[in-house]
Amino acid sequence: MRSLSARMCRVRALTAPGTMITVAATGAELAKADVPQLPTTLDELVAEAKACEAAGAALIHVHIRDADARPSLDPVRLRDAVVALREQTDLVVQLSTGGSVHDPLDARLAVLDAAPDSCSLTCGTVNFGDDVFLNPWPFMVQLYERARDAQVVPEFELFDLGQVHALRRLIDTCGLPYGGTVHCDFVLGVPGGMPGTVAALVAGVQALPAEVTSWSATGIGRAHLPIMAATLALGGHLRVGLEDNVTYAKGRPARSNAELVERAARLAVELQRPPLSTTQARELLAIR
Ligand code: KMH
Ligand code: ZN
Repeated sequence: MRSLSARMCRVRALTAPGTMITVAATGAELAKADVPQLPTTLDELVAEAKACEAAGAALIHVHIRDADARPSLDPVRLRDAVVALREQTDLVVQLSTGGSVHDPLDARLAVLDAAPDSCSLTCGTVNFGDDVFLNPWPFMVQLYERARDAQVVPEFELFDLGQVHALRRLIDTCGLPYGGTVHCDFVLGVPGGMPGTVAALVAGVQALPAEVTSWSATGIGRAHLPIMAATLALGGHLRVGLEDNVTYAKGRPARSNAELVERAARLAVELQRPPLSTTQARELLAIR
């Protein structure tokens, strides 16, 4: 086990001068009927993406929906989304390979065929509310290798502290991803994963493999603001958006993803770590 001073050096070494803001705009769990401001059509997604870019986002984490606003991994819709976001924004386009808890593994692997800049790669199976978010080891390896072959930069999603160690195993087994950088994202507060506490975040950051070059974090629901504040203080990057949090303040729903990005950007500026441009984010992540 590394000493406390070595672990704190690691936290300092990973402190970024600017803040990459990711917007997770839609997700797979919320119903449009419950959250009408959720972008579920391609037009809504692109409009929201443009507003978020103007507000300071550099990367968009994308889940798509079908014509009935249900979660989908339809290959044509995925490709259309990548093309439209590329044409109409300069955001780094990251497709979710997590999909919904009901999506089969082969359809999740096929997401890479839509040729995004980046893809999510969750580092292990985790309980997800009443469901199970399945990420068996052979699937993780397959996704890792396919992403590297396709020159797609993975973002390692960490829902639990054990998944930090699984990332270590992945790097040991497969080597570095395409581009040579290693970016991961802590998702705290999913029922079944690590709690949405600052203590859990600090433990996760201290346990990151030495190969990690940048990290971000998001807190689900009421963990959103405390995790945002702690992440900025610890030198991490931010993920915000309706996928993770639909509330702006107690009793007040978020009006849009852009409103959540605007707040994150304001806080980042106040803490002297202003939002990274899309070009800076591409450099940070070694996007081709
Ligand atoms: N929808 C969750 C089951 C990801 O995008 O990679 C998984 C998820 C993670 O949202
Ligand atoms: Zn997602």
